[in-house]
Amino acid sequence: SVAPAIPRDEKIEKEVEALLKKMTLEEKIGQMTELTIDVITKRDHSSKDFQVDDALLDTVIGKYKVGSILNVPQGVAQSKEKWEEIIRKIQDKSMKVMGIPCIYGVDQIHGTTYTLGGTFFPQGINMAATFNRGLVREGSRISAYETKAGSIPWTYAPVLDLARDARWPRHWENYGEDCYVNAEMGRESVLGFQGEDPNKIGKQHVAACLKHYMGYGVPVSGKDRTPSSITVQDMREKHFAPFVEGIKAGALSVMVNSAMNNGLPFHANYELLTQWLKEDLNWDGLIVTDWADINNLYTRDKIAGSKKEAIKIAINAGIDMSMVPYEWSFCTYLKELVEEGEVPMSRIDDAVRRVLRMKYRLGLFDTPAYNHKEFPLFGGKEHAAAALQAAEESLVLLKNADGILPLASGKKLLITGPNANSMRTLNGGWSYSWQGDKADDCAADYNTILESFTNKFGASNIIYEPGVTYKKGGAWWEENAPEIDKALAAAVHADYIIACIGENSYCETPGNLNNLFLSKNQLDLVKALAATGKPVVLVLNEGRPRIVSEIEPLAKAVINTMLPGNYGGDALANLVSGDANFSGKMPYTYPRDINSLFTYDYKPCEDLEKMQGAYDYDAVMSVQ
Ligand code: 3DO
Repeated sequence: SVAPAIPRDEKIEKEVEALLKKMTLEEKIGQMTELTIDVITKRDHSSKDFQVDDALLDTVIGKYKVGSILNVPQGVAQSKEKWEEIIRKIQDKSMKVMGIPCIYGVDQIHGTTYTLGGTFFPQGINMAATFNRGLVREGSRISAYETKAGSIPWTYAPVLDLARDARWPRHWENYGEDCYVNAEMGRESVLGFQGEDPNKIGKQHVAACLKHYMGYGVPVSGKDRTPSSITVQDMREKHFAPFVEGIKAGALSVMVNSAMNNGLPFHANYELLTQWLKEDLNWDGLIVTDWADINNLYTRDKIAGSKKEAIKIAINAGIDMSMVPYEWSFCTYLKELVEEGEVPMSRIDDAVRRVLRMKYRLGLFDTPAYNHKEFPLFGGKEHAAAALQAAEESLVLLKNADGILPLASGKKLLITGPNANSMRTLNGGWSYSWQGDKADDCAADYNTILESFTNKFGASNIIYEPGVTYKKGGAWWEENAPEIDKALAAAVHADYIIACIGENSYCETPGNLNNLFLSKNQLDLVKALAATGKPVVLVLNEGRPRIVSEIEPLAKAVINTMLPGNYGGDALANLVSGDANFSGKMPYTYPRDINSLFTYDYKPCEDLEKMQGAYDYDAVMSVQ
């Protein structure tokens, strides 16, 4: 038999067994239940001073013995002080009622997504573009430290789906299209989050959660949470590989892909959950569902005839914890299923062991919450330097005709485009809020591209006229009526045009799109500006490769910034001025056209395509 993926700590194992023996069935089921913070907060969402509600806490933890809470109060980042207050309150109650700490989970996916004042790194796709393993580990180590400053012990990261469909709205959360790169970066990220010893996570580290198990990045429709059609061979060789590496590095948990493959939802797949993960790898970590995904087996996937049957299928397939997340019928139905013999007690015990083991490994029984004052490096200079370095190493220079970059000094620059003056577009989703739409307020202290260029090149050399703007308060794709004439008038005074184009922030299903081409307004803006004859530098700031083939030939230089985070503007200014050198490489294939959506390992056969004249190899920009 295979050696345990994570070596067992005998002391922890004994403690788990001793506790398990004392627990009632209700208590055990409570440990398998995860609810969202909204369930225990006062419903007055207009109030800025968010509070945990004592009566609701009594129901959730006192009555239902719920063992895990997730998410963010009011959906917006909180201070580390507030986080400590919230978690201390939950922990005090949990320890008093059950003597078992709660495990609180949050998506801190590119730094402290939900902790105000923390350090925001570039998104995963950029971290991959650095091809710098040490930097990925360091980024996750810093994120763990700052996450723990708010007493949060569990992050839903790293994201190891392969970004293999350009249309998919979660393309930017992963380490690119290649399984080896995802595996290498995933391992480093786990070590950064958890430290070297998975049995002793310690004060400055958090538990990692590899997600989303697996094959999420290849939906047939290109849309979020929609079915894939992956062969067993691709599943094993490509999609499974990063998870194996993350687990070998000691990852304590895994979150499951919401969708289905070849007709079978991942949440119901015994072979993938129990056999591949738990048995083949002899891994004793925790499998948590994604949002409401047990219920989805009934309501959306229709492979279960009722809510209760969905629970039976998922738990028997190997799910250990259900991210329910809004109510507690999961507890009632699961209890009935055990009493009726539909879910064996051994399965419940196995799941609860995994939950408790993780809590012991995290040291939560000894220290359920931390004093934020013990994290003096939070949001400080050392962390900022690492995030800036990551941003600099992640920007990819796709084109530099006639060596136009670095820009000669003393020249006048027109900064234009809807992404020129926005912290929201630099960060993307999972930034201060789920959709990233609060970043302009919450990250006002950092520099947009415009501000960084003004600092770097001097205010007298900068002209700003966006030409196209996003609609404030609208959907992420909505733009105001373009003002291209204004940008054209400003271009008269400029030596160079820096066109900052791309996408506004979005996350998950709301980020679905029907047209991968860059918006018409933005294409028109660049075409009009290029027609002036002034050299154009295209700055692509986007979560997935929007098709820009009409305007790429009109530009002297093209820089792919993807989503570089709070230091993205500074990094770009350093690189464009020549104060730093470009070194980022593409972690995915940039499509020239809508019928060129493929990954490097599925390139059409070169000779055949050339013979047919159907395919232009220069078309694929910088596959490295
Ligand atoms: C995401 C992953 C995330 C979870 C909890 O919708 O916020 O929500 O970790 O896919 C899901």
